[in-house]
Amino acid sequence: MELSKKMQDALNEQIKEEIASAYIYLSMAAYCESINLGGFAKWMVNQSNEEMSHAMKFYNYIYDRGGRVVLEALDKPATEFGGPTDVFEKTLAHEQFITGRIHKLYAMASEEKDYASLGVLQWFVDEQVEEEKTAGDILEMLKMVGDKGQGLIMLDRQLAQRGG
Ligand code: OFO
Repeated sequence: MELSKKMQDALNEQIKEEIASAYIYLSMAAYCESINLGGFAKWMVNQSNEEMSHAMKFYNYIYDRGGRVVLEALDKPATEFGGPTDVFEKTLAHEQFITGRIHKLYAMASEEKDYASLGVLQWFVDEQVEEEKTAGDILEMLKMVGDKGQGLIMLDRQLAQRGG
């Protein structure tokens, strides 16, 4: 079954959102580096790389279905933040935004009875549960330790452990 034009356009839009996510998280990494939180920065670089892998999952899927990938322009990401708690509040809010988009795509695939797209999108539905949980857990820890002091240094060390 051929990928519908409507579905193809929506998936291309999602490629843009995933690359925009990578760009946002790389900007957050750069900010964390600038305030000497190397562990937070490393976590964000890995997050950024993961977002690029999400973009490539959609990219490859569009071609697997005989479609055409079209890339869109990206907005300039924020470069300054109010500290690590602010960074993770924005990370969680961004992931919630992405979850909403994935659910809309899922609903669209369901309406079109596009079962192949539903399969790919189910992976993203599950992934978003993880993404929100991870960002939410780190935000909770930040709320406990605050934006400075020994607790923050320990959290920075812990986040440096994330594999890429
Ligand atoms: Fe953060 O999961 Fe993709 O966008």
